[in-house]
Amino acid sequence: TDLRVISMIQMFALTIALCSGWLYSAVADESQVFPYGNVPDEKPDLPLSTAMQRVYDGTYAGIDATRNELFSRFKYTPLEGFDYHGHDGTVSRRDSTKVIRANGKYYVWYTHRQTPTPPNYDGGANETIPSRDWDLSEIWYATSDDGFRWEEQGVAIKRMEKPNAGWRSVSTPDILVWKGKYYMYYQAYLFMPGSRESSGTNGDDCPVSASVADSPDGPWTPCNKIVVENGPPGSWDQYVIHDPYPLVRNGQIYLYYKGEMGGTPLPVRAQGLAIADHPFGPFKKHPLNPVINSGHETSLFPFKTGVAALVSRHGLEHNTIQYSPDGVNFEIAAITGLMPIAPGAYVPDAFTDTADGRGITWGLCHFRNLGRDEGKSHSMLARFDCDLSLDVDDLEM
Ligand code: AAL
Repeated sequence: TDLRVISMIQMFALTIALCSGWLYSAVADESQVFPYGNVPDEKPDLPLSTAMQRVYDGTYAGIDATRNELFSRFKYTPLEGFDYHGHDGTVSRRDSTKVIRANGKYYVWYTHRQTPTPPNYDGGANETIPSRDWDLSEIWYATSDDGFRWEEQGVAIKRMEKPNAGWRSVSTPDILVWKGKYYMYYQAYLFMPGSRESSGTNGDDCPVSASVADSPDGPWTPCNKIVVENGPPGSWDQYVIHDPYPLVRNGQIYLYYKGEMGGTPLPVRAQGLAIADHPFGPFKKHPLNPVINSGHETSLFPFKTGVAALVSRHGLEHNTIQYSPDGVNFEIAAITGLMPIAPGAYVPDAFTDTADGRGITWGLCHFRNLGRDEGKSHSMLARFDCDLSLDVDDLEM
């Protein structure tokens, strides 16, 4: 009997040992895949799902992992120095340019709307009541020592004299520094935004015009002509040339912009490229346009020998950061989220015609539709920080 009891105890102990060993190895196997939540360098000798297989193959979502230096998250900080009149909707700041450095300070320009009432989106707009947040606007500018505290300097570019393009509103600017002069590109409205029903793009139709100055503080002289024309009838950019965004590349001005094709339920938006030898044109649209099939506001920067783009908000490839070796043929390099809206980054090598682009770490963007439900729609500028620079390894996020 004693022997039988002993062998039963032994069997029991053996079973416990085997089970706990099995349990232990199961736990150990799992931890081989994600020890402390990290993916180990070595592929574990275990069956893997196709999703985990991609992790070890270095092809997340089919993306070459060697390009993951173009992955970043984004951090946001409110700015100091801007008055929004208690956020009553009569003052708006949005769609900032790239940030540049001049005279020992940072400079930025943006759409500034100050109107007696907030925008009326329901057909009640007129000569003084804006139809959109960017209607009846001017281009204003601000300077800063640190990118957080800004001093608003006032108007840079006013609305044009009627009937010149930009008489109704000038908005959504971007800056080019070229041969010692400063050039500002902007949406130049010939119609009240939203007033043309034919377009299928909510009527936000406009071309692009430009102004020049010897100093970032102005005075700015408008060229009073259209520098990037709408496309011919039926083309992808026939109604809208938005978000002009110049870079210098191959000794020329590469101006990216957003076009819209109309369509339901949402208009299809894409980004094109127009190239010129002189800032006032003629700009020749690239024969492969559109060059980016998604996105909203343009935001690009020289990266290594090519160009990188933040592609956000619209289209099948929204929430991606893309790379193009030639500035024309873009591929997805990284997938991300919570991207800045209408980003204008500090791009120190935007105009140096570099073949060794260094990337970006911060810029300004906007938060939009604030107070819209209470009829006080407006936008405000904010700062974003990111880690898309080859010179900065570990920004604290
Ligand atoms: C944006 C930009 C353009 C549009 C409107 C103001 O953020 O794409 O500028 O016209 O919205």
